[in-house]
Amino acid sequence: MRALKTQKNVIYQAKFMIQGEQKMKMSHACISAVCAAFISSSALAEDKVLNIYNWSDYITPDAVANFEKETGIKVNYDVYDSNEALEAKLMAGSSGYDLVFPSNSFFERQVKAGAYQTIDKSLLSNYKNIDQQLASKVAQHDEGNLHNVPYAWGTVGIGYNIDMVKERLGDDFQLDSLDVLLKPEVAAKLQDCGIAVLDSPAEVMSIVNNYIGEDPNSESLSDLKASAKVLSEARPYYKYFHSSQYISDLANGDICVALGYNGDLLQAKDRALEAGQGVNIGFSIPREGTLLWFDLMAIPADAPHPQAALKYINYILRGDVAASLSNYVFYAVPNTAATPMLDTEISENKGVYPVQAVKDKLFIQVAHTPKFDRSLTRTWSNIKTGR
Ligand code: N2P
Repeated sequence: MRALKTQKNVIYQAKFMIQGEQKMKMSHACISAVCAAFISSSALAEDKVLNIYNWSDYITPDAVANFEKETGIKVNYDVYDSNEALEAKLMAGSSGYDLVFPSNSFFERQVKAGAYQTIDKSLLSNYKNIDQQLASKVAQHDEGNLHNVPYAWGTVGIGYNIDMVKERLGDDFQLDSLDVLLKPEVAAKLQDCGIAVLDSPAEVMSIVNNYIGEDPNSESLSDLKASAKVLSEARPYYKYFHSSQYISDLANGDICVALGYNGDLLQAKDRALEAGQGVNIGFSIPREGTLLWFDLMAIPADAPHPQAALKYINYILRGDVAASLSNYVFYAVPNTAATPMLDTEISENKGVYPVQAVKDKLFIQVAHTPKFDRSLTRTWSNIKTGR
């Protein structure tokens, strides 16, 4: 895998050199007015399209349309719901994407593989809005933050249907513990109303490691085995593993517990309220501690329209745009200019901005080695298929 990545790195670099050479050759050859017109129209064409690949349920509905209106740039917007899906596209090369949104740990190894180009911050007039405390944390994954601009951050938590769960576990059961998903005798009582778990091997296994008292970032195979055993024993009572379907299922009352991304679970709560069908959703950050992640904006090394990507990044960095993003998706944004424009429903929501005592129990994931990743992928597929 490492060899493969090095090879990709070389391919990326080679592609750039070829592109650079072609541009140079073109500018030497293009001395006529026709050529001049060609260059300016192709530069213009570069600016008029932007191919974005972002997480699902992660943008304000009118944000892209407003950007298109303001800039005249046409945005093609695709979505994914796992870092693995994004990484597969990036590593295959020639994804055609100009802007992607990896999480910190995955991003770190992608940077090392040469997947991203450097971002010229002098072209981002709104970069000053970035919360420097958060940026310094992200710098642990990308020295000098050369290849990223933070987009949003959050945790993995538990969303639940208050009435369905109370009915099955009693009024006194504390829903702030991973016991609800990881103790087979508890999960069994919820099997009929439906438990969903993120289909995200690295993230979920780090949370289970932490739950059993091991290092969340452990690469020891015996820790992996111990965590896999915990999940496998509860697995028969799960309805499915998926990383986005739980939003609507929870909102509609089709499942009663989900281990998911905090903002997505809070969106489920909001959608349920709006639907007015009597579905009451609760959210908690597990008291055992959980994963804290940062999602970053990054420009693939071979992005066809990097200038348009920079314009979009600068747009997202605007205080008003970042605030409406946070207000809509229920994720925290690392933007100091947005803070005064946040709805109190968001700024005072402890599920979005956890209090210090909860923050102290959060952990950050580091990139796994390719060797461990292979064991993890195998183990995960065995857990999912119940083998
Ligand atoms: C959005 C999920 C984003 C959080 N649906 C994952 N890092």
